Amino acid sequence: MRAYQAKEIEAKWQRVWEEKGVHRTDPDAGKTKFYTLEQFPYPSGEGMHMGHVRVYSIGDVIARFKRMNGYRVLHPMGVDAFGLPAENAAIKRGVNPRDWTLSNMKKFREEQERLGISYDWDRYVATCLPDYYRFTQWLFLLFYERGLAYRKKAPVNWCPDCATVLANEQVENGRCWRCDAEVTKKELEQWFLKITDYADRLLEGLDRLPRWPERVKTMQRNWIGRSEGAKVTFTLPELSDEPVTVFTTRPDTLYGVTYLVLAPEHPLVERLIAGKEKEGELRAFIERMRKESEIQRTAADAEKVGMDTGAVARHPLTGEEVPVWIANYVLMDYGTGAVMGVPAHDERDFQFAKKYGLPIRRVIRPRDGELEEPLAEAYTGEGVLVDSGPFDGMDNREAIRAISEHLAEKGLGGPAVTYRLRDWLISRQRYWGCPIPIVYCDKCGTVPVPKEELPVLLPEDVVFDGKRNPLTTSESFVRTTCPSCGGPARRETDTMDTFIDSSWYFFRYADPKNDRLPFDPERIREWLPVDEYIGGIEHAVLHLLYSRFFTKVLYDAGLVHVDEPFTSLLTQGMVLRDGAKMSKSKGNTVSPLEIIERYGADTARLFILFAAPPERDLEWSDSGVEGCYRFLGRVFRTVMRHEELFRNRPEARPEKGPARDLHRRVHRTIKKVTEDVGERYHFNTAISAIMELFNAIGEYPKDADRGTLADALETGVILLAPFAPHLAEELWHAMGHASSVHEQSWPSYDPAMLVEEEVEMAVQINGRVRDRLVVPAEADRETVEQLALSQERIKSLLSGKTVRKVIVVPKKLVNIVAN
Ligand code: ANZ
Ligand code: ZN
Repeated sequence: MRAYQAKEIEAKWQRVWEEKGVHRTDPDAGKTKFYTLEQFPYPSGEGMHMGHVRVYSIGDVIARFKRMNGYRVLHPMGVDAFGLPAENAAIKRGVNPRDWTLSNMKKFREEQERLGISYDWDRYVATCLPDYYRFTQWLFLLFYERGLAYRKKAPVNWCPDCATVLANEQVENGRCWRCDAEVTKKELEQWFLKITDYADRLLEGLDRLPRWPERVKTMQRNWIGRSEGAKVTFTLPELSDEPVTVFTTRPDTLYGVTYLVLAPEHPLVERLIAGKEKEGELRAFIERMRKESEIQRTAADAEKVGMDTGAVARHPLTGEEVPVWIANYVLMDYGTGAVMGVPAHDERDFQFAKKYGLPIRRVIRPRDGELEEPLAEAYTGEGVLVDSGPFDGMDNREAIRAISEHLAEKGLGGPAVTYRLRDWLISRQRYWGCPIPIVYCDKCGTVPVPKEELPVLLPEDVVFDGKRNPLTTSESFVRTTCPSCGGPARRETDTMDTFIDSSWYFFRYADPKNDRLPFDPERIREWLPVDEYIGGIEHAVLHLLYSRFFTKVLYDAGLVHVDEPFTSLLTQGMVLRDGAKMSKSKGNTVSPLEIIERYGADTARLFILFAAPPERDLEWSDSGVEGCYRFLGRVFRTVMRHEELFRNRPEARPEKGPARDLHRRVHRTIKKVTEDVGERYHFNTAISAIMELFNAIGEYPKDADRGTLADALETGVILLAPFAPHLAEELWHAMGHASSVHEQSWPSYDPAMLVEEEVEMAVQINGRVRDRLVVPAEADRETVEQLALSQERIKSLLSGKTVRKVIVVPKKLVNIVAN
C-alpha cells in the first residue's frame, strides 16, 4: 500500500485544480451568492507567517463549505502593495521600490498557492499597479467633486536635518529615526478627507451590524467619540465684547465657572496678549506648548500647566467677570478650543484651581447630604443645583436641558454635539504610493486631472536619498501643463495614505478587469456586501472605519447599493508560542513553509483550525501538529486499505448491529459538522467529530456490512474536504470518482437516525417483577439504577426497607435486593 505522501499529493491537485479552473467563481446566477473575504496582505519580503496561514485557512473552510452547500461563492485574493518598506529598501539598498515589491508579491503568492486555498486567482488585484491605482485616483476625484477632499495647513513632524516629513512611527522619543536630530512641528499644506461629515452615519451604521464583534463596535464608537453637551458664549470686554464660545458636557455647572481656559493655539489668544505686561513670557509658554504632542498634553498624569493672560471674560448669565487663562490641557481641535473652568465639579479643573489659587465655587449638592468643607476633591456626581440663580433646587440632569435651552433662547449658545473624530489626513510626502491627481496652475489654481487622463503614473526618474520626497526630484513629473488653460503648471507631489488603497479593494474584486470604471454598479449588485470578512483585530478602527466611510460616500454617489460593506466580521485570534505572540523580534516563529515541506499544507491547515476556535488565541504545539499529521495518515491508510471495496461496491444494509451503529454515527457526525461549521464556525469541534467518525470506522468489525462501511468512508472524506482539501481529493479519486470532491454537494442527514433509541426494562425487587421502565438504549448502569429507584411504585414498595444491592442487566432488567 502507498504511504501518505502529502507533498506529492498537494502539488498534483494544486496543478489539476488550476488547470480545470475548479476555484474559478461560479457564474450560475440561479444560486445564492456568498462573498467571503480575508484581508489582503502587505507583501513584505519575509513572506507568509502563521497568522496568514490562520486567516486563509479559516476563510477557505467557509468558502468550500458554502460552495458544497450550493452557494455561488466569491473568494478572491490580492495585495496591499504600496507603502513605506519598499521605499526604505530603495534608500538602504538602492533597489527600485517597484521591482522590490513585484518580486515580493510573486514570492508571497507562491507561498499562498502552496496552502491550496480556493482563491479565484483570475480576480487578483495589486494596489500598486496602474490598472488599480488609476481608479484610486478616480475615486479621489469623486471625493473632490463632492467637496469631501480638501487641502489645509496642518502640523507635521519635521526633521530639520533631513529636511523631510516623518511619519509618527519614525519619531523616536522626539528624535528622527535616521539622524537623531530633534523633530519639530511644521505647518504644511496637506490633503484631508472629510470623514467627520459622516460621523453620525458611521455611528448609526454600527447598530445595524449584529454580526460584528461588540469589541470592534465599541472601539469604533470610542474613536468617533460623540459627546453631547452645550456651547456657551462668553464675551471679552477688552476686545469690544468679542464672543468666545466654550463646549461643555456640563452646562448645569455654568454658575460654578470661576475662570476660562483657551488652547494656546486659539485664534483670539494673539489679540488678548498683545501689549500685556507678560507678553514675552506668554509667547514663550505658547511656543513650548505647541511642540508637545496631543498625547503628552492630555495624558491623565501629565502636569497641568497654564498662564493667566491678564484678560477677563464676561459670564453670559451672571455678567460676572472671570479671568482668562491658557493651558496645555486644552486642545485646539476638540470642541471649540476653549473651556469653562468649574473646579468644584471637574477633577482636572480642581487640580488646576488648587495649583494656581483660583476660586472654587460649588453649585451641585448631593441629593441627601452636604459637600464637605473644604472640598478634598471635585464632586462629579448627580445632585441638586445651588447658587445657580433661577435654577436653584433643580435636579442637575434636568438642568442640563433647561440651561442649554435657556442659552439658546437668549442667543448665548445652546445644545451642541462634538466628536473626537478628526478629518483624515491623507497626504504622504512619499514616492511609493498613489499620486494625488491634482495640478497647481498660477492662473487657475488647484485643478483636478481630468478622469480620462488617468492614471497619473509614478515616474522613474527619481532620486532616493532619504532627504526629501523622491517625487519632487522628478522634473518630468513635477512640470506639467494645466489641464484647464494649457499653461505651465506643477503637479502635486504628495501621494495618498495607503489606507485609501485598501478602502475600496473589496469592491474591485467584483469587477477586477474593468478599464473604464473602478467597477460596474451591476457587478457590485451581484456580489456585495461581503458576507464574511476575516481579519485581525488590529484593524478594528483604521481600515474598518475607512472602508465603511468609503462605502457610504460611494453609496451617496449612487455607485454602490450598500452603505455597509461587511455584513459579518470575524476577527481571528493570534498565534502564540510559549504564551507569547509569534514574532520575529521574539525569535519564536515557526515558518509555514517548513511545516508545509515537512507535513504538508493539509496538516498545517488542520492543526491551525483544530487547535482553537477562530476568535481565540491559538497556542502553537509541535505535538499538536504531529497529532494532526498522524490522523491524516490514518485516514489515508484506512481508505486505501478499502480501495477494493469501491471497485465493486455492495449496497449498504445498515439495518442492524454494528452497521446500524456506524450508520447512525455517520448521520450524527454530518449534523454536528454542518452546524459547527455553518452556524458557529466552531471548526475545532467539527474536526474532532470527524476524527471520532474515523475512529469508529477503524473499529468497525471485519465481518459487518461492507456497503455501510463504504458509505461511511465516503461521507467522512466529504466532511474532511473543507479542512484537508488535497487529501480529501486524493481519496475521493481513489474511490473511483471522476469529478472533484469539492464539487460534491454537502451531505444531509436523516433526522430519524438522530433519535435516541429506547428500550423497556423490567424492574424487580428481590427477583419479582414489580414495574417496567423505558430508558434510552445507550443509558449507562448508573443512570438506569437511579431511574429504577426513583419510580413511584418502587419507592413505595421499598419504604421501610434497606437496599442492599442493585443488579443491572443492560437493555433487559434491573433487580433490587432489599430487606
Ligand atoms: C465644564 C465642565 C464642568 C466640564 C464639569 C466637565 C465637567 P468629553 O466628554 O470628552 O466631550 N473640554 C471641552 N473642550 C475641550 C478641549 N478642547 N480640550 C480639553 N478639554 C475640553 O469632555 C467634554 C469636557 O471636556 C467639557 O465639559 C470641557 O470641560 C472639557 F463639571 O466643561 B467641561
Ligand atoms: Zn491653468
